[in-house]
Amino acid sequence: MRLDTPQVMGVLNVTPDSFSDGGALYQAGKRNLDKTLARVEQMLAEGAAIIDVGGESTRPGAEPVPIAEELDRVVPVVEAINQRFETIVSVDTSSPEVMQAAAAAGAGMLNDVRALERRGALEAAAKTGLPVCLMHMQGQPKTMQQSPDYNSVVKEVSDYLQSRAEACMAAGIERSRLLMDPGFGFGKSVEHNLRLLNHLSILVDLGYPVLVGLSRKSLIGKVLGRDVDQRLAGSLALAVLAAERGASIIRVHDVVQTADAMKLYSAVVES
Ligand code: YH5
Repeated sequence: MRLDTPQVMGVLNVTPDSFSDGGALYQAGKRNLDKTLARVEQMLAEGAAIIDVGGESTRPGAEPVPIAEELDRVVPVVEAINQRFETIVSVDTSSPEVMQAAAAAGAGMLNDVRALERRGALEAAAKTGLPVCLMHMQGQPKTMQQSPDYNSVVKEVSDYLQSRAEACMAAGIERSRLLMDPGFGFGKSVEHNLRLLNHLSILVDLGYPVLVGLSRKSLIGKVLGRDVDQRLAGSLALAVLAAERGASIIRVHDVVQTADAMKLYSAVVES
């Protein structure tokens, strides 16, 4: 995939408790698989280059999901997307079992909000040979927004991601397969998130493609005073800022709007 212009990654939640669709999209079964695939087809037509399939809710306060349940939700969806569409399927998981099963089912990328810190995850990811996005999180989803604390958020996130990249390379994952993500909203106050976005180029300068997930997140809600269903304009503004500061992949719920914003961004930059 070319990363010389920012690419759009479309979010596909396969969690029953997903905040953004109220779980409407997922309960295992054929009817829901059909609905899920219709949504994938739509996102691809709208300009998504990658589909990010997530079976574990990592929103603030979320409870952990048993591995068997995550496998059940994710693997059939990865397989079905891979059979029907020409796209890159990314799997949003921290579980080594899910990484391996998803790779066998045709996943093209791993996206781990825990940066392969779970026991066995480094080895499992290395075995798949797939690209891996390493994300920074302070704490755990259940409690991470209670008291985010940093001396220097940009330096701490950057140092953490560099040390995880080194751990990956020591485990046999090639440097060219790594991507990095500061983890907006994962154990960060509004100020921390704003500073990370403003100084995103420090992360970009480490030399790995940078992925950002800002879509509909609470920092937008807090700055603008908007509920989650009223955050599109805010999400687009932040997507353009992230692109301008060097982000390569933008993870979003609203694909067609973000793809339009990225086309205009690229048209201006290339003029
Ligand atoms: C991310 O940033 N985020 S899941 C709360 C929201 C809105 C959205 C209250 N997986 C990321 O999308 N993977 C998630 O409003 C991710 N980077 C990467 N690499 C959380 C999410 C969300 C949470």
